[in-house]
Amino acid sequence: MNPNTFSIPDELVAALRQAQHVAVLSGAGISAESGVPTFREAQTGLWAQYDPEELATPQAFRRNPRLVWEWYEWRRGLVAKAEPNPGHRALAELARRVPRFTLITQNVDGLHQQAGSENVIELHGNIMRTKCLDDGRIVTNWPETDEIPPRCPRCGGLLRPDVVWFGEGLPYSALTTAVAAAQSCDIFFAIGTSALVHPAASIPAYAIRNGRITVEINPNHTPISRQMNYVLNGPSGEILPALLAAAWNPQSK
Ligand code: BJW
Repeated sequence: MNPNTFSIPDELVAALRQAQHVAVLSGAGISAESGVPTFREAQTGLWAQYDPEELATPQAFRRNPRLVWEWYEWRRGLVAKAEPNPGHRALAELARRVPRFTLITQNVDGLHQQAGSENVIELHGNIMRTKCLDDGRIVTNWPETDEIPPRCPRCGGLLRPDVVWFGEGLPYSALTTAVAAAQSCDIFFAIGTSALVHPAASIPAYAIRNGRITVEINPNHTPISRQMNYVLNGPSGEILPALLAAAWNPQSK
């Protein structure tokens, strides 16, 4: 972890005030200050012995559906208790300040929406939704059962979380909308993502290649840090409110 040494550059503040279209790609780090562990953070308690990359796969679910379902049940419990933090709220506010705003998230926790963000593009699904493993259709209710995981009331297939696991394709329209926004926005932010998981990790490259102003907010360096125009090292729950205050309430800077 680097020391958090962020200062908000004046040119970035000026560019933000003038921007017609701002696009944001968020990752697990933006929810860290809400108490939701990041994906690659060590899992705690019972789950500390498991590698999350080994659990978030269709193969793991087919091998041991109970284990994977219970891991998601534990994480759903954490998400249900979590509240949006000042970083989520600052992005909802930013959407009201700029003419066009595109929020693309890799997160499955729904905290952007809880903070008031609209039209959030969810690249990796949502942990609170459930679908049938066999036909992929969303299932909202199922009869009470001791079976883990429960079964689809329509076809008897196993139920699974409606998230994108390793080796599965992302929703096509979410990905194409995200790429188009990165290519055409005035300012592109990558916030709280390790930029390790593709194709989401390739989205900043579309902004970079098209000469957009690019900004990373993260306490740590990532594989994209060196290519971004601005790197603000620190927690997004502090940097985003400071950035908004600098742009629209300069006396509080
Ligand atoms: C803070 C902070 C604070 C901390 N403030 N910041 C190209 C190259 C190499 C590999 C591949 C490739 N293309 C595809 C692959 C394979 C694979 C992949 O990328 N593997 C990598 C591990 C190498 N990708 C896939 O399999 C994807 N599918 C695919 O490509 O399919 C092809 C296909 C096409 C057509 C048909 C069929 C198939 C699917 C990827 C799905 C990812 N899903 C997950 C799980 C979701 C469900 C769940 O949550 O369980 O999504 S994996 C996990 O990683 C999750 C996250 O959304 C995603 C990204 O993680 P994120 O958000 O970056 O979190 P962390 O934890 O990594 O980082 C947190 C960051 O926050 C850190 O940087 C901290 O420093 C920072 N931070 N506190 C700000 N306060």
